[in-house]
Amino acid sequence: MNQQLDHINRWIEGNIGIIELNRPHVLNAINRKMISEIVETLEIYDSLEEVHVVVLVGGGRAFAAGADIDEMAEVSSIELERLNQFRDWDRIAEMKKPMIGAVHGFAFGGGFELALCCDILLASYDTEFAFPEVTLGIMPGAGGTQRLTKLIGKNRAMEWLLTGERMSAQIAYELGVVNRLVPKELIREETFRLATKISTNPAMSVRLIKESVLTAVDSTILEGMKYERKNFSLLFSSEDQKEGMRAFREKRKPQYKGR
Ligand code: CO8
Repeated sequence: MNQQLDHINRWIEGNIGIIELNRPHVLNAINRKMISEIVETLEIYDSLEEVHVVVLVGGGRAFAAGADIDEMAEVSSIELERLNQFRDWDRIAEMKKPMIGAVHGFAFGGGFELALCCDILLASYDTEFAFPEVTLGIMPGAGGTQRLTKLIGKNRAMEWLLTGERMSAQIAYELGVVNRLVPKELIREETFRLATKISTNPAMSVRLIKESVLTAVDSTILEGMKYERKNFSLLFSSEDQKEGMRAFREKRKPQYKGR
């Protein structure tokens, strides 16, 4: 699978499914068609056994400079309701496989929101993050006020969201928005290295760990612990658990099947 759609490129390398945003002439401004192509691809990757991890990158000089302002400028509230476009964004959050974002240049507005949908985020040192919506007379609508607040806390999120100011990659790293900072020329290589590492682990463990961590974000510790224990027990019915522990005891490399 190596395809160029209208606004994204998609291809598979080893066990990694890659999505590259591809509207470089507008710094990958996200329009409705692009989001639907991203979601369609994520759902294909989620259903393909050979794909273990998904990587999201931006083509050109930015990850994404926000939602497409040209598409939004004249739209009415009723039209927005009718389009129900956030349904596609909700589907991103339903993705079972881990999604790693590799951002560079700008991750603004909807581009920052897309980055926040990722489970792990790498950024090049030159990346600037921002929610400029407030300066345009709107506000984030694809999870920005919620995900940023959960990630960095109320007061800090409030400052970035109310000022619309740019956050450097270094600050984003210090606040825990970004996992790793990488030189620009190495961002894809480093991201693929990390994705490959995760992709060699048993797929069902990876899947249930992701699910359990996401549960932690939205539940009490007691509810989360119950969920974790169910998933822990569940893994003992997988072939990979038997293989992993047998291989350890036999002092050999495990052969995982994703079952
Ligand atoms: N929408 C449409 N076009 C854009 C966007 C955008 N968000 N960002 C950049 N472009 C276009 C520019 O208009 C320009 O086009 P042209 O060459 O035809 O003039 C081209 O991309 C290159 O941009 P610049 O010349 O401005 O490049 P600079 O390096 O000078 O500046 C910036 C880069 C600072 C990123 C600047 O382009 C900018 O400020 N862009 C707008 C950023 C912004 O306000 N983003 C937030 C948009 S609102 C939003 O995201 C709401 C999300 C709601 C939920 C999601 C729903 C889908």
